[in-house]
Amino acid sequence: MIRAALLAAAAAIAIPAAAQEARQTANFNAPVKSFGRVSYDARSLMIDGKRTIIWSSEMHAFRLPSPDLWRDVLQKMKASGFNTVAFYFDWGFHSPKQGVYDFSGIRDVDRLLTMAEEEGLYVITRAGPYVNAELTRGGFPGWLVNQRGRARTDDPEYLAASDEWLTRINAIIARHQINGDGKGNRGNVILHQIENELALTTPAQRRYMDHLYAKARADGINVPLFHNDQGRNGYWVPEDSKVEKTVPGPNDMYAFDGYPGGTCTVNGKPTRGSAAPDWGYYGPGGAKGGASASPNTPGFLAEFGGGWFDYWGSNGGYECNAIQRGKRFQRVFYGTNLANGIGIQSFYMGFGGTSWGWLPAPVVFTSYDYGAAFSETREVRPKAEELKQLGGLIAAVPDLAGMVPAGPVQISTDKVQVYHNKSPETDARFLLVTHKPSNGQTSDRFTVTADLPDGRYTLPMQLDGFDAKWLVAGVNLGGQRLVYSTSELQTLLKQDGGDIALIYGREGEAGETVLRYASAPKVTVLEGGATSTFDSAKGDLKLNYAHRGLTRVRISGGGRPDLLLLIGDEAEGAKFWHVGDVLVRGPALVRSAKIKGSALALTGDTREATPLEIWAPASVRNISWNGARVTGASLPGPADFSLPALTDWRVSRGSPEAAPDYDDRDWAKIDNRPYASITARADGQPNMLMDAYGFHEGDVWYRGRFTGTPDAQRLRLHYGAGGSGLVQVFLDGNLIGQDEIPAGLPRPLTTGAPSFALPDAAHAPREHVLSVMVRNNGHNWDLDADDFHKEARGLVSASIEPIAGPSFSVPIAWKIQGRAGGEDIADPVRGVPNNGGLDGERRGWHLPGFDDRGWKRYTVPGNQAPSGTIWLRTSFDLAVPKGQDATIGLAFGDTSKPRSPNAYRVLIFVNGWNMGQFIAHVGPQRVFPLPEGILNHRGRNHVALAVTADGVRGNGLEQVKLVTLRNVRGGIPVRMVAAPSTPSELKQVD
Ligand code: IPT
Repeated sequence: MIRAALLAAAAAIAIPAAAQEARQTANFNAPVKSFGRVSYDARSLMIDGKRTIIWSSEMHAFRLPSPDLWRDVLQKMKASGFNTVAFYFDWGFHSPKQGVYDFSGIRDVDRLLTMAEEEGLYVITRAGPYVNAELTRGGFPGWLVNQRGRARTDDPEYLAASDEWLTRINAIIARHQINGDGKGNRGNVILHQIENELALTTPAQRRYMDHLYAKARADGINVPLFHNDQGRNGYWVPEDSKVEKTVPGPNDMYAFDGYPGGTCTVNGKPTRGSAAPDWGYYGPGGAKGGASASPNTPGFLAEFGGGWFDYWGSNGGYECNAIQRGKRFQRVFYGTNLANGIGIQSFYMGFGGTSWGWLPAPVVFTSYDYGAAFSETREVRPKAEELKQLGGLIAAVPDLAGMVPAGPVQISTDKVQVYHNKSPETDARFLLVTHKPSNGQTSDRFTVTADLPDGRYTLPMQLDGFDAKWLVAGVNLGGQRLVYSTSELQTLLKQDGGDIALIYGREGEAGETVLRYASAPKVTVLEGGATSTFDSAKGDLKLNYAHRGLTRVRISGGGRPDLLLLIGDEAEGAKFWHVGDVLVRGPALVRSAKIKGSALALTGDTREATPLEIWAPASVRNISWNGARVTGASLPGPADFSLPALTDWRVSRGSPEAAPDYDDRDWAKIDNRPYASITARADGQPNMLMDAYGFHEGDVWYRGRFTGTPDAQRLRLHYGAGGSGLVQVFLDGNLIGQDEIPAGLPRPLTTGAPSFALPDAAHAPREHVLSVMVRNNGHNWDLDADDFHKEARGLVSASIEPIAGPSFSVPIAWKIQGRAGGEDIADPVRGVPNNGGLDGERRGWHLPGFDDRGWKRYTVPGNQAPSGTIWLRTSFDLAVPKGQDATIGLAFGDTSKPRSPNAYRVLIFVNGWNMGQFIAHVGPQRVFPLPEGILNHRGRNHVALAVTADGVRGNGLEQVKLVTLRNVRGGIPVRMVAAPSTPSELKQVD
C-alpha cells in the first residue's frame, strides 16, 4: 500500500524533458514467494529474507580442462566484485554413449560447485538439457543426433534421453543447494535453469517445459526454477503473469537474455550504435516492452552481453569485444539494467576459456575468450577493474536491492538523463547519470537538482563521452551519513570503530561530497588536495576536490565515528581490493585475506614489483603475502623466464587410410541403418552419415571400392563438416582434390557439394579405392528448436558418374572408420571432445608417451607438407619459476596477421590433449593458450601436430613457437591432470 502511494506521488510530479519517467512496470503488491532460503517479490530476490542484488558472470568449467584452475577463475570473479557465478553444464561432455555418464576428473561438477561455495559465490545452475553456448550440438550428446524424435519436445524418446542426463546432473546440483537436499548436504546454488532459449511455444514444447519443471522438482531441486528467454519475448512466463501476448509456462521466475549495444567493425573498432534499452521500470511495458512480461517476479537477465564470440575467418574480434562490452559500456548498460529494476544480472561470459578439442559449434573456433572480463589466458582485464568498482558499490549499499523509481529530477541539459530510484524501506537513492540517449558521446557540464532524503540539492556534474555515473545519496554508510556525492563509491569498511570509504571519479574531474554531522567535524587532509565547508544550519560538510591520484581526508568528531575518506581517480581506485576485513592497495590481484590472532595472511598476484599498503584492524601485527612474511613496503614482481625453442621435430607420414592396400578389414560397412538427419538425401541411398556409425567428433574416413570403367569420369559428393570443415579425396593413394567449406561470415556454411574430376586411371577395369577424409568441425546448435543439430555430418552421398550422357552411377562399396571405439571411447579421462578418427589418433600418436624414436627428423618451418595429414612430434622442458603463474601458448607463423598465405590445418595435441585447431588460411586464431595442468610448467612436455594440407608447394607448416602470454608472481597450486600417457594405457576398445 505504502509503496503504491509512493509511486503515485512520484508520477504526479511534473516531468522535465530530460528526466526518466517510470511507466507500467512491476506489481509491487505481488506477494513474496518463498523457496526455502530463497524468496522474491516483484522488486528483488531475497536470500534469508534479505534483499540481494545478484551480480553474476558465467564460466564454463568444461572450457578449462584443468580443474585446479577453476579456483583461480572463481577467486578472480569474487575479488572483482561478483557475488554469484553462473554455470552451464554440457550434457554431451559427460555422455559419450546413451546410458554412459562421467563426472570424474575434468568433468567433476561436484568439485566445481564445492569450490564456488568455498570461494564465497552464490551459484546459478543451467543444466540444459539444451544450452547452445556455441558448443557442438548446443550441448546435446553425439548419440542424440541419431534419434528420430524431435528434440526439445515431449517426444518420449527425447524425454527418456534428457531424463537420463537430468537425473544425474540434478542429483549433483541438489546436494549443493542453499536449501540443502534434506540429507545433510548444502551449498550455494540459489537458482536453477531448466531450458535455454526455447522460442518455439507449441503445445509440444509446453508439455516438455512442464516435464522439465516436474523432473527438476522430482530430482530434489528446491530453489526457484526459470527458463532463459531469447530476448524479452515473454516466453514461458510464470502462469500468474497474465500479460497480453506472453506465453505462460511452469516456471517460478521469468528470465531473459540480451546482447544489445553494437558490435565491432571488421576493422576491429567498437561501434556505439545503440542506446541501452529500458527493459524494466522505465520501458514501455508489455510483453515486448517493460519490466514486465512477468510483473510479479523481479527483473532477471540470465545472460547479458559480457563480450561476444568470434568466428572462423574473422579478423580477430576478441580484443575489440573486450572494449565494445568493456569499460563504460558496463557502466552505461549494466547501470541502465539495474535502474530498470533488473536486480539479477549475469554477464555472459565472465570467463570464456577454450573450446578445446571438438567442443566448438561451427560458429566458433578454438578460443572462446569472448572478450570477457577474465581473458582466456586468465588475465584480469581492465574491464574487470571497472566491474570491481561497480560490484563494490553493490556490496557496500545493500539498499540498492529492490529499489523502485523515485520520480524525476531536474537536469540543466537535455543531453543527459538521470534514472532516479529509491529504496522504499530506507529512502536511500540511486542516481544513474548518463547521456540521453545513453550512447551519446558529448562532453557536458551540467547540474542535477533533486529532492533527496536530506533535502533539495543541486549537484555539479560532468559527463565526458560515452559514460555513466552510478551515484548514491541519502544513504547510511557505516556510521556516516552520505547526503550525496558526485564521486562514485567503490567500497566501504568498518575498522576499529571507524569507517573507511573509497570513492573515485574520472581523472582530473572535480568532485563534491556532502556528509552530514551533528556539529562541525575536524577535517584533516592527509594527502592530495581537498577543501571543505561546513553548513551548520543543515549540518552538511561539503568536500571539494579533484580526482587526481589519491587524496586522503580524515574526518573526526561531529558526532560520528572517524572516517577515512580515500578519493581516487579511476586508475587509483582500481588498485584497491577490499577482501574480508581489510583493504589492500597495490597488487594486481588480492585473492584472500585471513586474520588469525595478530597475523594477517594475504594471497594474490603481482605483475611487477608493487608498493603495498594495507588497512587492517589494529590487532594485526604481522602480515604475510603468499605465505612469506611482508617486511618492506613493496612486493616483488615475477621473474622473467625463457622458453625453449621447439626443435628436434620428428615426422610420420599420415593418411595411411588413403593407401590402396591399407587394411580396412575392421571398418564398418556402410549399410541401410535408420536415417535421422534433417538433411535430405536421394531415395535408395545407404546411410553414410558418420553419426549413424557412432562417430560424432572430429575426423572420419571412408573407403569405397569400385571397378574401373570409362564411365568413372567424376566424383560428386554431398557432405557435412561444420564451420570451415574439409573433405579430402584420394584415388588409389593419390589426392585428387579437396573441398573446404567457406567461412561464410558471420554464420558459417556447414555443408558442401563439390565435384571432382577423376583421372583416366579410374577407367582401368580393375578394383580402385576411393579414400575420403571428412573433418567435422562441429555439429550445428539447435537454437531454433528445429533439430538443426541433426544436419548431416560426414558423407551424405557420393556418386561416380560420366560427365555427360545418361544419368548413371558406378556402384561403390563403402566402409567407414572413426575414432577408436566410437561411442565406447578409448580415452575416457580426456573424454568426449579429445579425439577424432585419424589413424594416428587411433594409434595414440598424440600421446606424450608414444615412442617416436623410429620417426624421421623434420625441419619446421616445412615449406611443403605432403598431401593429406602428416604427424609431427617434439618435446621440451619448462621451468616456470616457483610461485609464479604464467600462461604459455603455442604460436603459429606471423601472429601479427589473422591468417597466412599458406593453406594448411593443424590439430594441436599437447601432452595428449587436443587443445585446438589452427587453420592457417582461414584464421583468425594463431596463438593457442595452454592451461597449466595440461602443460607441465615444471618439467617435460610433448607436442604432437597433425598437419593437413593439399600438397601444393608453399602450403607447409610455418614457424611454431612457445610464447608467454601472461606472467605474474602468485597464482594457486596447480597439479597436472592425470591422463593416459602411452597407447597401451588407453582402454582396449576395438
Ligand atoms: C545465447 C545463448 O543462450 C547462449 O548459450 C550463447 O549461445 C549466447 O547467447 C551467445 O554467446 S544465444 C542468443 C543471443 C541468440
